Amino acid sequence: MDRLFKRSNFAKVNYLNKMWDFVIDPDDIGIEKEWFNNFPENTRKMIVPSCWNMEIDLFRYTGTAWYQTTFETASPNVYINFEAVQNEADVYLDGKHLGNHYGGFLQFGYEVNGLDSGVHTLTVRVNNTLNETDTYPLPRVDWFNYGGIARGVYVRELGESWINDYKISYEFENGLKDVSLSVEADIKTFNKKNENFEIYVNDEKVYSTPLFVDGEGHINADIKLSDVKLWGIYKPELYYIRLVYGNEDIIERIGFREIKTRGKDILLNGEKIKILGVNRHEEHPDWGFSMPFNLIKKDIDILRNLNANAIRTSHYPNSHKTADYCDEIGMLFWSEIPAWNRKVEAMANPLAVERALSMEKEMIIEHFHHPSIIFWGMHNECATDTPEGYEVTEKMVKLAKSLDSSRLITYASNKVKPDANREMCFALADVVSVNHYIGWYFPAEDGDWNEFMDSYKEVLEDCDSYDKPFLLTEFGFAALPGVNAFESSRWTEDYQADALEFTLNQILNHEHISGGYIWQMCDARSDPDFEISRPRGCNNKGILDQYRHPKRAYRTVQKIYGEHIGIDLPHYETHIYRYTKNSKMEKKF
Ligand code: ADA
Repeated sequence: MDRLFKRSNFAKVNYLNKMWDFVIDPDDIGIEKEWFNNFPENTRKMIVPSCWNMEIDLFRYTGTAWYQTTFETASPNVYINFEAVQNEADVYLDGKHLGNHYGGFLQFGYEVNGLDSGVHTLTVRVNNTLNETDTYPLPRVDWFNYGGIARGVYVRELGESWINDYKISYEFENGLKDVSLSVEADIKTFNKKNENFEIYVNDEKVYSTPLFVDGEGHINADIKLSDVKLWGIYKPELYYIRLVYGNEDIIERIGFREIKTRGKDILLNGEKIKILGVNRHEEHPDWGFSMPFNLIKKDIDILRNLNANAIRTSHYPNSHKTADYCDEIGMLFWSEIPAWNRKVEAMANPLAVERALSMEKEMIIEHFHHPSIIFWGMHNECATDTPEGYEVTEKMVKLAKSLDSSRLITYASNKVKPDANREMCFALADVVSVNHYIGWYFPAEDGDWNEFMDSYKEVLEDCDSYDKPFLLTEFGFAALPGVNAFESSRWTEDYQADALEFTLNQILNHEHISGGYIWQMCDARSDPDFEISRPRGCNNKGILDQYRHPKRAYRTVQKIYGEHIGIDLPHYETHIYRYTKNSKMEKKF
């Protein structure tokens, strides 16, 4: 419910974003000792949402921790919602186990009925332990697996009825002029009810039907809208759809846009687009995964100022507000689950497959209505050079298509060699996406990206994918902030800026490449096991440092993306001031 737009005119929501009681459980004894009934006394306090690693003494804590708080309700029926818990949660209400949820970065919740009015105790066991086969992510990923209740928690008091599920989809008619809107909703009532089910589009009532519900009801409404305004890059036309049943309502926000492929091109609303993208970890050294929205907004504004038009949420679903803001400004978005660098064993393990499918399903359902999301990413650099990898990817693609036929399905492969570890799964994807680090992990010589594309043709042809759009989903160069040199050598800001200039000029002008995503926006904390190759404990390939100060490459990319974006973006003016005698700052340029 905590979004960038109002979600309901009636809902009574109690946000539990406050200090909770908190205790770590390094020996994992809490279940046996029934801490959900007898929470240890004299524990410390922990702010929710946050990541516990932000506490100075828990910087590297991995394992189990327990949280507890209370809330008051006047209603016997409530819905308790968690926006994200890293990585596994067991939720207890008044000592009773409500359920277990696996998978960070995803929203989940529980409906509870028959509560006495008054105060109730909510306890959560959180665990962020990783293993080599079935956890998401695996140990030793190139980011930091912060633990905790990382996003907000709320309790919604339910009235006599509630719309507990809905899906709003649409199809274009008459070219891209009109739409046929389809609204499906499940309604639950706690007594028999006979009310009108109504649909409003931007406050105008467009549908109304009497609906008798005794327990559970379902609605399937088709509405025609003509002359719709299209959502596009930096042209964010949004529509508010409000569903009402009696004293219950929910507001969703959508945008009408068509994303498809034609041969080697990606078309948005029928027009060929070039992805001027950046990979972004939703992470900050002072906040972990729990960045407040003002910082998230600033990140996205920084990317708009860069003249970028696309963000890849490498490597996990971002918060709703991030996607809300992208919807609002017209930034393209790619969302994926944290399936990172999984070898065959960790890809094909039955529990790993089950978890991948459930996380993917939850991501698609949760983020379905964001117009900014145009790509669903299945996984990143996994064993797609094996028959087992093919089988899992096929299952994932089938699931994605069954849930959403309105977006492009893809995944990021690093199988860049035409001989060894040859890629096998591109045929399953709508768009071929490749991570390749020429000039960093692979030697750079003049013409390399063109040569790579030539040498890769055979792999693409063998996967029946030569005639599909091709994206470079990662390329980049590390630079330590402030390190410059006469010789443009690795780890200097000069090398990064020069190498990105060379790369972008080649790939953005290559007729077969539909664009790419620079690795990465900001330096980001990496796994401690990687420190030998990750100075300062960070992946340093950011074009900004971890506190969002630009490196030299920022302005290089800004200039190149500016030449390609084809829109005159309103830039934030950056003035240069000089200090004057009378101590006033005076604009110099
Ligand atoms: C991979 C991976 C990224 C990052 C990058 C790098 O492509 O997908 O998360 O680790 O390599 O910097 O090496």
